[in-house]
Amino acid sequence: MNRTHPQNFDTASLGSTKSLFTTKRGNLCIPCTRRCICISAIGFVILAIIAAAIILIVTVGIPPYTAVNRLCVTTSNQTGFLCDNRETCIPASQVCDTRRNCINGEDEQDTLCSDLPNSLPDYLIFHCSNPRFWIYADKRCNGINDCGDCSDEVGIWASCPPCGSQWWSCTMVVFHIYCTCIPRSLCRDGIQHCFDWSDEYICTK
Ligand SMILES: [Ca+2]
Ligand SMILES: [Ca+2]
Repeated sequence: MNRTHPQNFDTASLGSTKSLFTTKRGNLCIPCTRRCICISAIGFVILAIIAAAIILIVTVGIPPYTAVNRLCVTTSNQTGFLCDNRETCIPASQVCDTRRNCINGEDEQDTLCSDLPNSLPDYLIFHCSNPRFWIYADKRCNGINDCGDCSDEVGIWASCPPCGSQWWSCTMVVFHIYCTCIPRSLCRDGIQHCFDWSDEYICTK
C-alpha cells in the first residue's frame, strides 16, 4: 500500500530545501513531497487579504480622488489642481474654464463645474470682502486687483507677503489694476501712481 505521508520521513536525506515542505501537522501545512503543493499559513493570510480587498472594491467601489488629494503648488508657486496623472499641477484658475488642461479633462468634470463656486473645493477659491465676489485662489497675492476692492491683495484674509523685488510699495492714488504694489516698470513714467510721488522721485526700475 502506498503511503502518502510516511511517519518516518527522512528529511536529512532530502536536503535543506525539501525539508521546508515537511512541516509539523500542528501547523496549517501538511507534509509534502515534490508532487504536491504546501500552502503555508502566510499564504492563507495573503489570500484572505486579497479576497477582502476584492470584496471591498466590488461592494464599495474604487474610492475617487478626494478634493484634498488634488491640492498642489504649481511651478510658479501658485495654488493648483492636481490632474489624474498625479504629476501635472495646473493653476486653480484653469479649473472650469471650459478648456481641458488635464489630459483626461478632469479639470472640467461636472462635479466641479456644475454649480460655481459652490461645487469647487475651498482651496481653489478666495472670497472677496464683497460677499458677491469670489476669485480663484491663484489670483490672491498676484499683485493684481482681481476682487475690485483689493481685498485679494491687501485684505486681512489675503495675508499677502510684502511686495517682491520687481514691485514698488506705496499707497496708490487710486486702486485700479494694482493695489499697494506697482510694477517697477511704472516708475518714473511721468504718471503719478503713489500718493507721495515716490514712484516718480524715489523708485528706480
Ligand atoms: Ca480647464
Ligand atoms: Ca489678485
